[in-house]
Amino acid sequence: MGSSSPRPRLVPKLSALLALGLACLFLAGCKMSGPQSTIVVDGPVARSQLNLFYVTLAVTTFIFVTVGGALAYAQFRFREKKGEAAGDPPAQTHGHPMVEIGLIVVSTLLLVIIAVPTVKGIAYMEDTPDRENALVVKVTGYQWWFKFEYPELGIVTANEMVIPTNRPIHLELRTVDVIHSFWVPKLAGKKDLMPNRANHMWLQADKADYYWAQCAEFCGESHANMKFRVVSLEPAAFAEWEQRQRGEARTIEAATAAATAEQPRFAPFEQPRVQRALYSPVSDDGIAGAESPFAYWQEMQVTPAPGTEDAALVAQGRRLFLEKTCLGCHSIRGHNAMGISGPDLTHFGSRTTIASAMMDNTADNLRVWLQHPNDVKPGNLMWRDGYVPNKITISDEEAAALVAYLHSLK
Ligand code: HEC
Ligand SMILES: [Cu+2]
Repeated sequence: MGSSSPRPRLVPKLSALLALGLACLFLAGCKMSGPQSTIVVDGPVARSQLNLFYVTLAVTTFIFVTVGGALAYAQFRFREKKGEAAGDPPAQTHGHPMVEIGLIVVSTLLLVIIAVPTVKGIAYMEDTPDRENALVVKVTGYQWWFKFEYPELGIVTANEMVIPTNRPIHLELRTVDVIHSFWVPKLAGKKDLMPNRANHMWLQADKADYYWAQCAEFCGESHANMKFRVVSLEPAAFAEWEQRQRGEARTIEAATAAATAEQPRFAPFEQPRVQRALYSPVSDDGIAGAESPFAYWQEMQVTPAPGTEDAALVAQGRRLFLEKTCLGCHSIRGHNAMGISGPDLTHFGSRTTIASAMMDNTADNLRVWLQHPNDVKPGNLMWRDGYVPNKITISDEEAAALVAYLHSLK
């Protein structure tokens, strides 16, 4: 009985904790409209899923408030009062039929309230409406990027799926390796890309915009770096894009194709490390100085004015692309490159990102990617199956030529 330690001052501590908790809740709710928001949505599929979320949220909030409220009330009402000795437990209600029937009926009712819109929502998501008029896009997942084919239009592209607005897009989902998951949060929920079977889903965009998207199923070392973009365009703008993409790769008439100094075929193999900070990752507030990501995408579609490019450098880049064995993995239609294990690069210069949306498609970033792919994207197969076994190194001069060439491919 000797030491009489002072009672800890619980009340101020509790209120500080409460304030912190409230602040956390408040801040967590602040960013509802990020580029991968599922709350601020732009298409009917995402909207139907959001509505289902609200129904579920309402039911679970109701349960939380009633159960939590009853618990809080009981604890307060029946607590031990000051100076009162612990008495006998209150009368028990085991076997109270009204309470038990009531709980069963209310629980069943709550489940039905969630189940009906869930089943309706699944049916809605599975069935592409207006199937004859829908645009078909075949999506194929690769470690760690996406291929997009438009079988009706004869277009192949990668990492940036362009779609018309207000028209259902019917997606066929496949993978060449492991399970991936296709997710454009503002347009539609996830669907897995399964080995040896085709899944399907549909989505639709209400307006012309630029959307962030993501592989949502762990698929190996660079899973977190397997992102992509969806660009939606008004039908007329989509028709123009379609026209450009159908064509073969752009060729610049080289005034002086002679400026192709002999390069050693394979330099001794040595990969210098670079700091990750060397490249600028994509940011959600405007890319590469453009006022918005969508404006940046539009800038990338513009064919450079005649004479603004260094034709000799571009020609050198084109030669290097063949010499460095890049053609073994990449297609550039019309330029003798027909590889299929890497992204199609026929119109690479019109894309806003590099390496499945890891970086903005700027000259500096592209140079870093070509010289040090593994530092940008650990484990990527361009490095593992190409650079390492073939001992590919890219000097600064070679990188400049390849960048000029790849960026000329509008
Ligand atoms: C072994 C096959 C292979 C070789 C060889 C290869 N690449 Fe790649 N390349 C890939 C793969 C796979 C990717 C996708 C990497 C990723 O994002 O995970 C890629 C990505 C790229 C990209 C980015 C495409 C995009 O849309 O994001 C460019 C540009 C590129 N490669 C250029 C080249 C050049 C130039 C060479 C020759 C120096 C080359 N590649 C050699 C397989 C290869
Ligand atoms: Cu993946």
